[in-house]
Amino acid sequence: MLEQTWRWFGPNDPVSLNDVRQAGATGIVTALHHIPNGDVWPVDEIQLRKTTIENHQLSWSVVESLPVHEAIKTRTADFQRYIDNYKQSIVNLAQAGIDTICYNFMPVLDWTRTDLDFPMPDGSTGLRFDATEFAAFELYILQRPGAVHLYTDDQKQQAKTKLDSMTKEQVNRLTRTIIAGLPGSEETYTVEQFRSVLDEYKAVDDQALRQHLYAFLREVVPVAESVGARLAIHPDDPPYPILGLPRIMSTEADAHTLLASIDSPANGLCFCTGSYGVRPDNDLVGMVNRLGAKIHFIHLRSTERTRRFDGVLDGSFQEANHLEGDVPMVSVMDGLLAEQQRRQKEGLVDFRMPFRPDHGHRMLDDLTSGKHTNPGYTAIGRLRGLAELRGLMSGLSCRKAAC
Ligand code: DNO
Ligand code: MN
Repeated sequence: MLEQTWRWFGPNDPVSLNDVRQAGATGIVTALHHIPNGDVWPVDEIQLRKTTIENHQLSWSVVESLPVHEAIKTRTADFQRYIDNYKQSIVNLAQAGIDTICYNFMPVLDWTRTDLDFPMPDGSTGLRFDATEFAAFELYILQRPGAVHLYTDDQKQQAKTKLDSMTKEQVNRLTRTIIAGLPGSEETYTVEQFRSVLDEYKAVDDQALRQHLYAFLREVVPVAESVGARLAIHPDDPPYPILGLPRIMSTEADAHTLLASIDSPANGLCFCTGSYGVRPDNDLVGMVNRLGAKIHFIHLRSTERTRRFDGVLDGSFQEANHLEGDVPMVSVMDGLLAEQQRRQKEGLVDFRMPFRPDHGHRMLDDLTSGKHTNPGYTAIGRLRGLAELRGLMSGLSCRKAAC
């Protein structure tokens, strides 16, 4: 069985460690969010967090994320100091026995959505990315120079109609949703700041960003390997370019290129089915088969691609229940369990294969309690997701073991 984990945002998370235990997870995925992005994570702070977790009979399974400072991505200003700090944080984490570290290399924004409470047919709400709303933001709210060339006249018209139908409050909400930072992202911006950070990528195209990532990895991966730690890169979310920014971790080919850039057991992947799964050309089951040995951490979540007014898939999607939507979760889980069996047979150290239910709907009491839970990181929606995934996993592993 894969290790069942749960993302916890630390002592201020309204979903407590006691709640996590009742959900049946045994591992915690967390980060020291109070440490400014780019600073070294001190040993005593790591130890304190670890003790808090262990006092609840849970273990700190994965760090998500050890954030990569923007200067490393643009390779400007103090980037070398931030890389040195990153190495030190890896060493400090390993010293405390925490060996799996998730990160991402998305410019400016961490993950992006346009709606955090989109009504689902069953009465719950979920996260959604609507390409037309996003275009309305980019073209008419942010007024990003150059954006007009990215859209067809039809799309521009659709976006304008959308914008005109929105109240001022809806426009503000959309803007906040996109630029104010979703849970886990380390940066929040005003519209003005946002325009100027986008400018910092003017000279950074896909090829440059890729080189910056591989240059970063050539420094940090050997350090991670020497202390027995493993790095896991989270894919782009959504997995295609937005805002004219470079995007380099969206497809299976991107994953292979990354792995080839430095051959080390410490250079690996976070397999996020919800992010990769938005692209119909990502064959998730094939990816598990071909990349399985390099998967250090797993996010299980499903997405449903939705069609534009004219039936075209335009990159819009919403987060579906874990066993529904476009992600073939049963076959993905089957592939992951086979990979775990292989690791166990070969006696590899990396056999835990931690997964977490990545997001869940807002439902039941989380809809009415007035308690502010982080969007996507509700208690009950994730509890449902974890329970469904655990059932699936138990059934499949029982079949494998012929019980
Ligand atoms: C998206 C999610 C995000 C993710 C952050 C990491 O698929 O997993 O919440 O955790 O991008 O910082
Ligand atoms: Mn994810």
